[in-house]
Amino acid sequence: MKKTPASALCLLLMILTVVSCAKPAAGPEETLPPETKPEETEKLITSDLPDMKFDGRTFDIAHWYVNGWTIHGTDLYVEEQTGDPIGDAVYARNARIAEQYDVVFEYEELDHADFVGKIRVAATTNDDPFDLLCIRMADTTNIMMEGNLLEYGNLTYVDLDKPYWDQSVKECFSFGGNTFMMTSDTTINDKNGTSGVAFNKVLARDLMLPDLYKEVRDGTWTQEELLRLISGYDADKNGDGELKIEDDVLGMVGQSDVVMSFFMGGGGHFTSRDAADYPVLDFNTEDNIDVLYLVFDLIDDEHFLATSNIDETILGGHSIFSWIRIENVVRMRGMEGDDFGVLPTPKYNEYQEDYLSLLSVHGSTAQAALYTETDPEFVSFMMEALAAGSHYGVQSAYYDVTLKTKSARDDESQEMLDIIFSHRVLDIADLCNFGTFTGYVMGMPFGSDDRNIASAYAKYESKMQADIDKFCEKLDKML
Ligand SMILES: [Ca+2]
Repeated sequence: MKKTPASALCLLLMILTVVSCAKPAAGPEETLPPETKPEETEKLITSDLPDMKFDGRTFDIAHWYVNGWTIHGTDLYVEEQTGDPIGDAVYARNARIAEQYDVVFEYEELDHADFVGKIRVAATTNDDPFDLLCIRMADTTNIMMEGNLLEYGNLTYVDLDKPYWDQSVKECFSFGGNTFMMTSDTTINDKNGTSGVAFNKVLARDLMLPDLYKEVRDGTWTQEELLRLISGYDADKNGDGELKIEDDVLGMVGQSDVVMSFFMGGGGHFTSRDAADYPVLDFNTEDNIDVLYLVFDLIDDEHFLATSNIDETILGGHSIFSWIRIENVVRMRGMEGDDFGVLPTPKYNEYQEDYLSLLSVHGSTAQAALYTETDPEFVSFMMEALAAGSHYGVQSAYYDVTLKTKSARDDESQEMLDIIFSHRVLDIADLCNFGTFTGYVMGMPFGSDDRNIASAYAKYESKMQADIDKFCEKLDKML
């Protein structure tokens, strides 16, 4: 595939017509919060970027949004310091980079539904309106499959082996050995979009549950153990013979996302990769079906109740455990209620090597550059500078907010967050919604009596296979 670089005139026209709310970063003369550095014993993690100056050049960031959602934004750009710890850390990061390399940040938010189209236009008209694309993860493969993203090998200053690039999702985002999108410490919405489990510390103490953190460390925090813990007591607190969140104490609450989180967390998968790193359908195995049935058992247990009202249920002492995304933790830290702790998604059994945490493709950002990018060196330099420059300041601020309790810092939950973020997973079947099967499976235990996985799969198999074939064919043409 050959594409001509964008002309300067087109670039100017695109800036005038498309960039509606470009905002320059403020000058570095303001007082910035001190940059957090690791303990002296740790080796300082820095980039290998040379010292360069870009003479006031603008770095244009395009970032997705979904109308009415509040989970995006703030990690790439904030206009001013407001006292919000994460926002101020982002502000400080950008100001430092702007000063060190003599660049100006420009930032524009695009409706995620327009993002694909605008990138298509930019690519086909050879315009170069954006430097860094921050795309909603669920939209990335459409853009990628149209051939409009630049392979990371062309982003020469990006060093994907550095720890500030997310090592755990590298394989998930590799197609035919090529990488077109990645996540790094630059962003926090993908951290917020990672699944885990919250537990009410007051209830855990009252019910004399074992030391859950120790179970995690010992590798005995499994889905069977969770099932055992939630079913060993009388949940009907007011004794009226019914289980209701408002007047009883449930074992566990969550939404349909529990299915995907616990299935993938238990080592389940819909696809695997062939020798050429192309996706192949790989759902119909005994292990996968065992994991999924165990998840269904959990949801069917009388101590489990489906609710979207997770924060209030946990904080109000109406459930011992809850499925969460880390965004719930961030929100709950600012709310009144019982003390709570954070745990990774339990393993399927003790033989599973790592705790695996599902990364939501719906609320997370993937970073990419346009295929027609005229200056990949500059873009990659800035991507690397941002990622490296976020490893301490922005990520520390995020941990601080996530771990701050009313009385103390929840240091054990810090250890748990490290475990959660160190092995994140997602499946291309979820990312691309192959044959709409993942959505069907997630809904199965909610509002239906259908638990027959084999017959559900039989209905969806050919459609999934057809979608995967189409995906691989396109991939083949593109690479
Ligand atoms: Ca009751």
